[in-house]
Amino acid sequence: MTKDTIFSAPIEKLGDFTFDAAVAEVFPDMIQRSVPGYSNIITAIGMLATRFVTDNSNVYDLGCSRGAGILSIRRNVQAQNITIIGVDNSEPMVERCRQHLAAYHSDIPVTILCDDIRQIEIKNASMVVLNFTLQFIPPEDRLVLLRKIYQGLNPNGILVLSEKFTFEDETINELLIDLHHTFKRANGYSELEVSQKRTALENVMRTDTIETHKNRLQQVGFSKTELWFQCFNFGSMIAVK
Ligand code: GEK
Repeated sequence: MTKDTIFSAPIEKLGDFTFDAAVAEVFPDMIQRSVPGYSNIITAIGMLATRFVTDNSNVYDLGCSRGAGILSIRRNVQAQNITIIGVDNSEPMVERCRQHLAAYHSDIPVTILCDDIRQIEIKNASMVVLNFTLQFIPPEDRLVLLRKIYQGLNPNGILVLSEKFTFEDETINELLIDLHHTFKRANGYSELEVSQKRTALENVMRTDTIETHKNRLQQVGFSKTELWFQCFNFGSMIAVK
């Protein structure tokens, strides 16, 4: 696994963070060391796939990056005649995702699309995964995207929504941000790397509160939503149609 050193040296003109080839190259290391609970969530996505994916349906991983979620689904799904569709609009991610998936044998068909998740069609879905992707979608587009997902899900279908959160209470918010930074430093990131990454993400990653997510999910029609995992300011929710 290539080590993420993208923000290790001082960068004079720090631009907005993008999912370019350099990021795609180090991505597994980056996400593992940056997102508390990431591997637990990937494991749980597989467990949820075992329970929720039904025969003759589609499974979508939106913002699939290098395919960690897809692999977990593919390893655990028991249903027959399913198709997994992974979507990411970063060409370097999609390229590595296809290579990564091809390295493991499976009879389950997987289609990887290089596209914007706001543009694709979602249909006959028993499971849709948004694992740390919605936070990169402009806030004004989030409701429309979730409505499309809801409409494309079959009854009893599940959405897994993992996100970085903000918190209304300033003290709690600061504490959880600080604990996240402690987590990153414990994983070998320097003070400079933490602060440069924070600046680069400022304009690209707009986070919501858990309440905002729950309200939005209810607004599009999900009657059952719950936060099933949280570590500091990161977490994962499920919504059942
Ligand atoms: C994982 N789910 O390993 N359309 C398609 N893809 C997009 C869009 C968009 N509009 N915007 C961002 N992306 C993965 C991790 S990473 C999370 C997801 C992170 C893609 C982007 O290219 C990137 O690959 C992914 O969403 C977000 O479980 O880096 O914190």
